[in-house]
Amino acid sequence: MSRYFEYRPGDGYEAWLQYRRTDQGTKLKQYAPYCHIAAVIQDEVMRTAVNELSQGLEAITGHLVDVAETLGESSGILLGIFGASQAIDEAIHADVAGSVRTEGYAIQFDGRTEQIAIGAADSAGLLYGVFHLLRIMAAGGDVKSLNRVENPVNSLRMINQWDNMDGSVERGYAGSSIFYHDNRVAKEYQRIQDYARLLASCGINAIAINNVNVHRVESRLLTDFLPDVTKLAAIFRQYAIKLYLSINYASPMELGGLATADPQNPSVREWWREAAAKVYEAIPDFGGFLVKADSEHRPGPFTYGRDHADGANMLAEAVKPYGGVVIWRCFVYNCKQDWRDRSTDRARAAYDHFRPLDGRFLDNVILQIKNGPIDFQVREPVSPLIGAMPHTNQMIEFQIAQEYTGQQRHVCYLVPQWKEVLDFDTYLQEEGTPVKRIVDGTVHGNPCNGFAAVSNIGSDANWTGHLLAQANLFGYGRLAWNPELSAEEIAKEWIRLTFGSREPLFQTIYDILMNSWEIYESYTTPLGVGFMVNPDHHYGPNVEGYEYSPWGTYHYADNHGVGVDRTTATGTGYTSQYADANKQRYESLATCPDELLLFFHHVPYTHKLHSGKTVIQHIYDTHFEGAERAGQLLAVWERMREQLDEQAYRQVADRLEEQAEHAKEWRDRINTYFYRRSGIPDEQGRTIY
Ligand code: GCV
Repeated sequence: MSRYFEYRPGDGYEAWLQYRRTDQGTKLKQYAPYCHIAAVIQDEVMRTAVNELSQGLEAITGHLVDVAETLGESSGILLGIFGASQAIDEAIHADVAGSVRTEGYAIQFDGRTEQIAIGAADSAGLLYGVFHLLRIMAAGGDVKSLNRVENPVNSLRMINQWDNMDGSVERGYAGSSIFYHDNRVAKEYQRIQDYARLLASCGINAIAINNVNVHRVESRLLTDFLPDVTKLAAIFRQYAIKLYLSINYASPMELGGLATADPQNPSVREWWREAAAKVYEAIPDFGGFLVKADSEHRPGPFTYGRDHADGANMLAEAVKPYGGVVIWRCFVYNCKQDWRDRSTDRARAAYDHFRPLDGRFLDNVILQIKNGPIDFQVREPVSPLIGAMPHTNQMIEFQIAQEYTGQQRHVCYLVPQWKEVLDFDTYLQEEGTPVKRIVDGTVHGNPCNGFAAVSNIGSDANWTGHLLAQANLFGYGRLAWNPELSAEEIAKEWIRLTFGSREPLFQTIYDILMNSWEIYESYTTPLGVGFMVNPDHHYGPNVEGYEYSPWGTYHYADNHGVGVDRTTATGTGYTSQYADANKQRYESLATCPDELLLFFHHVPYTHKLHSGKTVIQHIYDTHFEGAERAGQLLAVWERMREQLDEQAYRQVADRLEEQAEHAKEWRDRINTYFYRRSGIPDEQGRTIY
């Protein structure tokens, strides 16, 4: 593989595609028979698949790999599209082939011929099949037992870049943008291609390449910069990834000089139709538009007395003739909420805005809903809007970037959090209606669905700033492909591919990852109450610092108690947005889960949790323990030094050192605040400042 940076061992640039040759002898022997590839290349994605396979095999085995149109009697790997390749039709039974869907693949080993066959319905499927095989080989796995069909569970598996054209990345924690600098599209095509292969290798098939907060200059990606965007689309296309643009709702005014952006205005509609026509002329497989409207001061249809359906449908009509979609974000709330007024509640906002519009959106509009009702906190309940609009396409939005979970300076493996969200039973069609079945489209049978997530990469050599944060990018892709994979399996797969399988390193990294979310949560914001971070940059403790609580504290901590009463009986009524079983569970103190208690209830500090501890003692204990456990992460990592490349060791050690120190600051700030508020000392007599 050619590489953007000069190769430096341990820098993390190859991420999970290192194809390590650590057990050279064994792997060579095991995989050498497969260094022959047969494929009749039909398009560029298939070419990518063949190139990836041959480069990967060469790296793993150290052998030269030959590529031909047939294998004959030789052992090797056969790639082909069903119906177009006679060899693959002979190798893979028609029944098996018939179960392979769009982007899926069948992969099987034939002991008689010593051939591995990868068959797919399209070339994207072949690419995913190739990456599947390489994952097995790179981890030293057994190829002789291969016999399976894989289909992606979600049709849209998308990444959202929050990159700005000045080179900054909103909520970016890994350097600057790889896409832009100096208000231009960067010409660093090799780096972008390397990113495309990372994404494709874990199953991503769509990318929006600019921030959802679209400023004037980024609006011009649609127009003046379209030739550059076309080049980027070509790079991603090789990896079967469709390109999307975030658009500014006021573009007809900003770019077109119109006096309005009213979605009912014929000139505005015409402007968008023309803009779409030009984009599709340049990029025929362009995915569509991603839109943040009427949210955090972004323009939108509200200005003209129109609603979100009016706004989204106008854009949807413009891209419809080309098969495009409009992804409309539901992150809409009143930034100026007065927290003294307990009848308003930001958590309610998305549901209140969108639920009444069910059935009004065109079938090429997809609503993109954040996993929780607030904003990617370390702990919040699942958004009640997910599944609540049966006649509307929906997709879920996660944040791989760790805005509120340590900003890639603290380790926080997020896959366990995402799994909890996906497995959450909404009860929307009785028991057994989990989020994952809503977003994959099976519950409501809507045509467009899937996953989106805010990327965590930047120009840092290791992509993600914290080397261990790569696990989140990888894990997101794997989960979008198949939400049934467990957080444990994904962690193990990532560690094997990135660091190898040697013990005790393997187990040490596994333990760090699997404990990391719990550790981070324990020394930061307690019991689901949220935020408590510094305004603007959102890093570090500031109990009353959240920028959108200008009047009062959003967590209502006073001398008597803490937490937000979101019950229907006495609070904001947010609980009523859930199906009855969940509403009841959250409504009652007796059944509300401890970890979300302060999200749903305002309670005295002496309130007893199900754990048997009082709220105040829980806060003290978790913060002391959390800070101590953060310190231990560094200690265990230090013991791994001998097993690691020095650069990889140092990168992680530096971050863990910062985390350990910073966790103490969190502990002290939170404990002090609540000690002062409650006047109740720690029952273990520990010092609280
Ligand atoms: C892109 C949060 C972040 C913003 C982000 C916004 C969003 O408020 O802090 O930086 O803006 O979410 O998701 O639109």
